[in-house]
Amino acid sequence: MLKAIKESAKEFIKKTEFKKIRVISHNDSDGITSAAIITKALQRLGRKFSLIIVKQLEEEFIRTLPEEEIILFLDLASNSFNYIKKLKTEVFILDHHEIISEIPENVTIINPHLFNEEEISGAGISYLFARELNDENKDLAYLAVIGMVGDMLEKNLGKILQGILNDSKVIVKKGLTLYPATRPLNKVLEYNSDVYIPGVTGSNQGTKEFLRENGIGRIGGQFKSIIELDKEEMSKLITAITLQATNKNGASDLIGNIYLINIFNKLEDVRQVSAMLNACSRLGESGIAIAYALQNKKAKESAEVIYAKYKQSLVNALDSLPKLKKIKDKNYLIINAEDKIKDTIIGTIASIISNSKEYEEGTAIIAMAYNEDKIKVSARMVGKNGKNIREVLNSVIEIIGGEVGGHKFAAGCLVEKSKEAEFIKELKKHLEVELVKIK
Ligand SMILES: [Mn+2]
Repeated sequence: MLKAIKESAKEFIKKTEFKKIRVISHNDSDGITSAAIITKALQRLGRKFSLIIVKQLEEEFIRTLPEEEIILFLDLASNSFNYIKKLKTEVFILDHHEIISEIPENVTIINPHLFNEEEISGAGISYLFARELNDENKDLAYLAVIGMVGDMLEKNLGKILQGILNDSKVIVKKGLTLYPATRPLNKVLEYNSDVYIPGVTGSNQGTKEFLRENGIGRIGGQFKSIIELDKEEMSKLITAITLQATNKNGASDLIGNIYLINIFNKLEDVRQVSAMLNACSRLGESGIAIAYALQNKKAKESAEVIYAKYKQSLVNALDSLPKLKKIKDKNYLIINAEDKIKDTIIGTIASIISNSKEYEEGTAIIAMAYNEDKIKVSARMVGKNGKNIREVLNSVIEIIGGEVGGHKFAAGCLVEKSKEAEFIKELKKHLEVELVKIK
């Protein structure tokens, strides 16, 4: 793959010499960091370009792309060949999503699936490409690490990802991956949504007692952060969480690599940085997210304000849950938020619900929210049971029409609002059938 990247980078340099470039990237943390890498690389290359961040690629959008520009897709487009092949312009794609049809003639694509490579995020591929454009771009490796953590590919590092990590100045430590690992533990435990400890999660007093009981030390009057813990404190804390958490796997899922970077002259947890980028982008401020990722000082303050706003909007959305339309069955829960929750955070809400202690393992959580004339649907499985929620959505969409993405435990789709009732009816039917069949 590295050889193919080298060749396509050469070709890209040649073909863009006298042409404007249109960069199109995805709106999650991996897409934002991909865009940040390519933005910097194109500036260094002295190319004229414009950048658009999108939630997903739709046919109408692709159809309106200008013929006179070179198109560069990042972290998306591998499953949109049917539309892309109709374009009369040269298209470059740096992506890692599954390829579902033949590669059109106007497309030059780098995708690890084509090379039987390890899983690499969009930002990882963008970085490898940028590094071929100019060796100076090696200083952008930290962005690829943020994208990798954002796409949760940080658990099994293959050779290529390890190489990217080595290029970056990111520090890796083993321990509890609750984040931010750089802030006092009481705050982290109180507000985290990855592990639920009765009497502790959500309780200011409970958290402090829990930490005191388990002998977690203080520095300067504040509880230590995860990275400040000594070995004994770390193992005591992990044992305590394992014993008291109600999640099936307790803390075992929460032990792994902690990634730390120096950004704006401060040591930050990469998971936290990635969460900030996601938040900005989801609230429609992808420009600020990219500037923040590139360590633009002006963007820092705005990004922090937006992040606080985002967390508040999640709290508000969770508070509004009891009032929303719901269909509950033994094996599933459908929440129709209509216009009461933003479509950009409905996926996060579905994830939080599926991680809460409230529903049994194997329950399908499906959350719906309006997005203009469409409905965004996010589906999550509680736990890691073998039911394939993407297939359920697929079979519904085959009847209703629309687009599906995602995988076994977390998937989503977009359907026409006019088909709301029909969608729910078919969904119920398929959830019942599918769940029975797989059992
Ligand atoms: Mn990605």
